[in-house]
Amino acid sequence: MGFMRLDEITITQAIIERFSRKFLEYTVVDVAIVGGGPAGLVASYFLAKAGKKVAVFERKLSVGGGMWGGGMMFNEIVVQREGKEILDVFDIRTEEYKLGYYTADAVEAIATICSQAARAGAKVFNCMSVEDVMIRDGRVTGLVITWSPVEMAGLHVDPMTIAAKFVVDSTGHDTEILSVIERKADMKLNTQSGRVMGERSMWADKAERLTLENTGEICPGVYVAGMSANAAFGGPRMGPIFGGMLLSGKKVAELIIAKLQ
Ligand code: 48F
Repeated sequence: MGFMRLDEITITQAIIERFSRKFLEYTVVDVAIVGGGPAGLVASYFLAKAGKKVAVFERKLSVGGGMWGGGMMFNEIVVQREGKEILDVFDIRTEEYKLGYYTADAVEAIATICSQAARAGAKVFNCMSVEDVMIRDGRVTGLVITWSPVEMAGLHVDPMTIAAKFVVDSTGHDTEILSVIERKADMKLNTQSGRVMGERSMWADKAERLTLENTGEICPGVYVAGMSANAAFGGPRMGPIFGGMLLSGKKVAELIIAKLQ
């Protein structure tokens, strides 16, 4: 039997129709996660597993955020005992380094989390940037999105909007969603100052604990997870230990699942 004959127009039509179907279906979601780093991806997995309709919007072509490069591009990550429990959920291989410290291959870790989140039903929209939020009656009710290349080229093209019962800011160090809320809306954040407090210098031990503590609802309709949670509440950075990110993703999912019930 010969190789089947291919037609480029069918390929084009298949992509457009299938993407449009997916995108249309996800214009209204339970949870919209901004940022597909470790925190956002883990959150999307647990939300999808619980049967929630969840979309991840990621600016870059690939998800994984700051995890691909481990520490200083040495692509191994470190997790502590508690963080390893999340890697175990995904069946990601770890190796004990010293008592309580484990390493994992960064590429295996991201690829596996991403694959399992997608298989659980989370939809990732890569190459899309969230540039604004939609607010009704003092509550964030959706996201304003654009293609990342439009953003990068500075093209004067209007964005579009999706509706979400809950939004998660897992944008990492830059707290992009909180920053836009702070800039454009009369909304106080649940931080000491009512504003983004800003990230502090490296302190792994304190930061890992605080990441989990700081994970939660930060203003009506918006939850914060991962490094963004620490930056919002003025916590320190932790460097290339990733347990806090993974645990934060799970925690934010559990908090939102409880709210959705
Ligand atoms: O930075 P990132 O990996 O955040 P995280 O999940 O993990 C932090 C760690 O990687 C590391 C650390 C701990 O060890 O300090 O930094 O908290 O992933 C954030 C993702 O969000 C995307 C960005 O491209 C990255 O992949 N992102 C940021 N802003 C936007 C966005 C936006 N406005 N729209 C869409 N995606």
